[in-house]
Amino acid sequence: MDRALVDIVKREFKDALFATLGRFPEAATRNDLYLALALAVRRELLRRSVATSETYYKKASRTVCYLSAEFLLGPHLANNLLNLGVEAETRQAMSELGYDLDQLLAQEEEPGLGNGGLGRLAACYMDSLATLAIPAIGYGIRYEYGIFDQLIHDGWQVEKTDKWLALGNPWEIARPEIAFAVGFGGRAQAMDDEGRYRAIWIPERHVRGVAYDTQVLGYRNGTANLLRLWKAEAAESFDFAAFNQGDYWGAVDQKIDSENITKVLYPNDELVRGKRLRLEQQYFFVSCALQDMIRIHLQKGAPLSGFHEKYAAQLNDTHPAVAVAELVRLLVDVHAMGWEEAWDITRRTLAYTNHTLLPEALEKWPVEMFGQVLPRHLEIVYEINRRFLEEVRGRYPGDDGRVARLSLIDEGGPRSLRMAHLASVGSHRVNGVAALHTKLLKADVLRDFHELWPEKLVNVTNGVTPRRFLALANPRLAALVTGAVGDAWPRDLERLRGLEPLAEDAAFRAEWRQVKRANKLDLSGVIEARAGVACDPDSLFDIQVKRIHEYKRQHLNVLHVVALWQRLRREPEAAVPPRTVVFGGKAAPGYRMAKLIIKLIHSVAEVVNADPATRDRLRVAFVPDYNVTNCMPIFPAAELSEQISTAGKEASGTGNMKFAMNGALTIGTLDGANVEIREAVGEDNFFLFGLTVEEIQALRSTGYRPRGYYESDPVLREVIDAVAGGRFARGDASLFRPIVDSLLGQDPWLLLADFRPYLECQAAVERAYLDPQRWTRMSILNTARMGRFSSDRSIADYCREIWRVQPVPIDLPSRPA
Ligand code: F58
Repeated sequence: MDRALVDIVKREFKDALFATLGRFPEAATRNDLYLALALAVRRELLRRSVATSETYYKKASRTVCYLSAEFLLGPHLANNLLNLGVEAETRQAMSELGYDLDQLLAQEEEPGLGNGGLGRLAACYMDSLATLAIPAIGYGIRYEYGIFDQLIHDGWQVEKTDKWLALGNPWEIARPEIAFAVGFGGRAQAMDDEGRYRAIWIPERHVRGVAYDTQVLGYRNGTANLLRLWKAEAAESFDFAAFNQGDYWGAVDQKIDSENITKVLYPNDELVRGKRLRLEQQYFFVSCALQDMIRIHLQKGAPLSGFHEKYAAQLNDTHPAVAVAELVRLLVDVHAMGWEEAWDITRRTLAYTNHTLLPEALEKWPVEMFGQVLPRHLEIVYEINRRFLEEVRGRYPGDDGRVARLSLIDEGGPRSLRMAHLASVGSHRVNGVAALHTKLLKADVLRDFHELWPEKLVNVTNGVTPRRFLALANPRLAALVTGAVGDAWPRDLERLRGLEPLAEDAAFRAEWRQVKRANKLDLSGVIEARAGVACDPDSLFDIQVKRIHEYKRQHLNVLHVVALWQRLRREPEAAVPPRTVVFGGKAAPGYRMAKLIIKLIHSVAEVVNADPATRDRLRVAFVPDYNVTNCMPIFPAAELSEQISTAGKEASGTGNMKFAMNGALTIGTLDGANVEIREAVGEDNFFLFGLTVEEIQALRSTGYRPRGYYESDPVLREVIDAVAGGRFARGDASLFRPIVDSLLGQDPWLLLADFRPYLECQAAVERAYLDPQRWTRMSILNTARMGRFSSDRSIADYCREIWRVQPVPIDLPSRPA
């Protein structure tokens, strides 16, 4: 323990409590104490931030700009203490002052500025960029309300607004002097600038984007990168013209209108269609980001002709894809560059990550609306498209079908702008997020692009940060691992490989089991408190946590639960290990089927948990409000990780990685990154089931008939009949009708086809679990072989293959006296 550091923490804590918050200890609330500690820690972040900016400024190396509409960060305080390596000293300092660090940590409201995997990936990537000492800025939106909080009333999801800023956010610093005007609407006016293609845009209104900065620390290094989120404000706090004419309310209205842009995160995890405000959000943050990048560049006295040498901008899905048109506009219209050069710079700067294969999730904007919000951008898009299609026609003369398929504009039905096409044309690299996903992009969604530019489409398999999801979430396992392989693994996850031989060491296996058992005990407490379900810590912890979606097939899991329950009632003597099946996840507020699946889980849980014949052998719990905070005790306690999406639908998945890193075995389909996880951990250490992408294609082409499975499989029939007959709905046979009808009708996600293989695979899980030595071996090998799923590896791939950037290490600043 570093005694001097304990004293510094105490001093800075007291100083923040008094000088910044204006409180004295006796009157301080727990939130005051949390804020004071956060502010004390922030001083350390800021010292690193200053050193970091100074070094970046001097070295002038290429900077990664990660453009993302979502950053799902999770609580800062514990993570910052971990990365700084000062947890023990801070705990000591608080305890000497009479406070409990854990209580202060629990006080933090997490910034839920994302929906799920995509937003969390952006947060993991910020963590890895800083840890790898890569100059980087994350650009996004400072939503006043993040993803809603999920309450459960009588088994139904109820949404509550997330007022995460209500008690103050000590991690952000407003930069009112860094602000940009962003235009909307109006019209574009052609300009004859000596034969150059240029125009002026006369927007109908302007909104001001103000920067809010949060420091993102690297793990135990000197780097503190910037996450810069934009808040919308009225361009003038009052419209003075309106005010002077006596239109006070009109002026205030305009202020409210402007601020609406960053008011709330859209809570849909796959689909947001045709919402004007959503388009405004996207353009708003992209314009602020690009204006900021240009400002920084010009401030250094560098010419815009070298912009792409200084910046690599990554588009996290198509939400920031309007950057293609905006960068061209800024260069051509505002900075008077010629089209050819501007276009070249744009493409060399931008790269695009695709996160979905679901056709309904590919963003499209009605051309009419796009033109109303961004008239000048629509012209630019048309010009990009004209030139692009000319190239296509040159390459494939007479192939009009191909031209129509590639066009940025979808002409079938009301004309719409295909954002994935805009992003692909405007980028020098496009990537998928897992090997299978990239392969399917090449074969399907982006096939024509792949044929046109075979070099452009590359794979970068997702990863997750081992700092938050292993070191912080699972301190017991982290300590055991460190004892075995040393303490370098948090920044070099391949070191976990050193655990492999220990899988054969009985004493180590016993320790491994003790850790899991303690983690399960912890989670049992959480489940009891939050779901009201008591569970047996010696049962198999079988967990599925993720957004609720039909393609993710939580209902397949439920069907298995029902089948297991019916079997346990029928065969009380069966050699089946006791099991606790845990669910968690939010449903998009307007997604009725997903909400009904949540209700089904609760209804099945109610019946199963109350059944004296089975209650010692099967429990079901739904943990409400799954988010970054609440996931922390879940991954470490999991033994079986459910990754059961329909093959070809989950682009990658990242929860699958968090589970396996923490020693859970996966039951899963050949989908997304499951394929690579299975390859890495070994076929024998992974429970595989289900149709492959090819088999699904074949099945569909010969005509898929779900009823056939229902009719020929007595177990499936009994399960469906129980659900359809109201067995879990207090006799109300209509409640779950939509689910039953979907399954027996089209069954678009092929649950019935995969039901029997899933059941058999679950039986294999049971057999393996009955042999604890075998199970533990498999568990150790899972953790040992997950090194490649660190987000550090993903970021290293991006740096090499896409961004062409190098680390710029920062010297640790010296400690204050
Ligand atoms: C997810 N997408 C993928 N989208 O579904 C998942 O397979 C992948 O692992 C992850 O991205 C990271 O690559 C996802 O989370 C969203 O949440 C969007 C939010 C905004 C609206 C559209 C979907």
